[in-house]
Amino acid sequence: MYAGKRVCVVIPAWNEEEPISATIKDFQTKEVDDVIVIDNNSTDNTAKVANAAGATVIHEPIQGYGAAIRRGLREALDRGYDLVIITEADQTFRGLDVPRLLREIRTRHFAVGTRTATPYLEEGANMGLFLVVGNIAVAKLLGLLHGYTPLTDVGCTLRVIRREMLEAILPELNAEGASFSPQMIVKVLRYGGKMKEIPVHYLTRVGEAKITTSKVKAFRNGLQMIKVILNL
Ligand SMILES: Nc1nc2c(ncn2[C@@H]2O[C@H](COP(=O)(O)OP(=O)(O)OP(=O)(O)O)[C@@H](O)[C@H]2O)c(=O)[nH]1
Ligand SMILES: [Mg+2]
Repeated sequence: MYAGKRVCVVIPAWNEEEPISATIKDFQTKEVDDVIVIDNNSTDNTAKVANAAGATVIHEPIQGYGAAIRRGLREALDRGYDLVIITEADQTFRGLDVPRLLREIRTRHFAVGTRTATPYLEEGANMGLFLVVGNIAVAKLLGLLHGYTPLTDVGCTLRVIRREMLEAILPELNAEGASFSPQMIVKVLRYGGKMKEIPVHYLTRVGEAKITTSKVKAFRNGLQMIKVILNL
């Protein structure tokens, strides 16, 4: 509970048996009522390990980050949560940023982290110059077009959204993969939502990367994000 509101954390996970347990425990903060893991056909012990760590585990048969995250957000609404936090399974984000994000959403609809303009970047985190410049450039495009110019990151999945805003935008969230993250920001702004971006911790990934696996893939993700931002 946070300020009388029920809080859950949604984590999409595909073959993350190595980092998932520590991630769940880190996000079981005093404000968080439940951690919901969306297991997406993992062939390892992700579901078993997540269950043992105290998470609610839901199986989503349609493969892909988009399908998994949509299922998680739908489950969060169906279970009656007021504030829904999203994070990753890979230990890159920290539960200690949860109260900081929640503080921002007290007077807003949406709060999101930034990994490019943050003093909390760990040496070894996957946020080299290429990704920093790419994220800032695409964020500026999004900010200028949709009305939140301070934005400095489009790929930070650590975020929190209010139930009413999530109910409004969820039917319109159709992006797959990495472009889901900027699409969510675009939709919040289109609905006139008040938002805030804050610096968050970003650490070295534990386990195997699934989305930002190479510069070529990161570049393709960037193009896909621009399409979503331009509504093409
Ligand atoms: N359910 C599901 N989750 C996925 C899928 N692909 C990625 N994920 C999860 O989505 C989150 C983000 O994927 P990552 O591999 O961490 O991608 P990234 O953050 O862009 O890159 P790195 O952290 O540098 O590897 C992780 O929790 C993954 O387990 C998928 O097909 N299905
Ligand atoms: Mg990751």
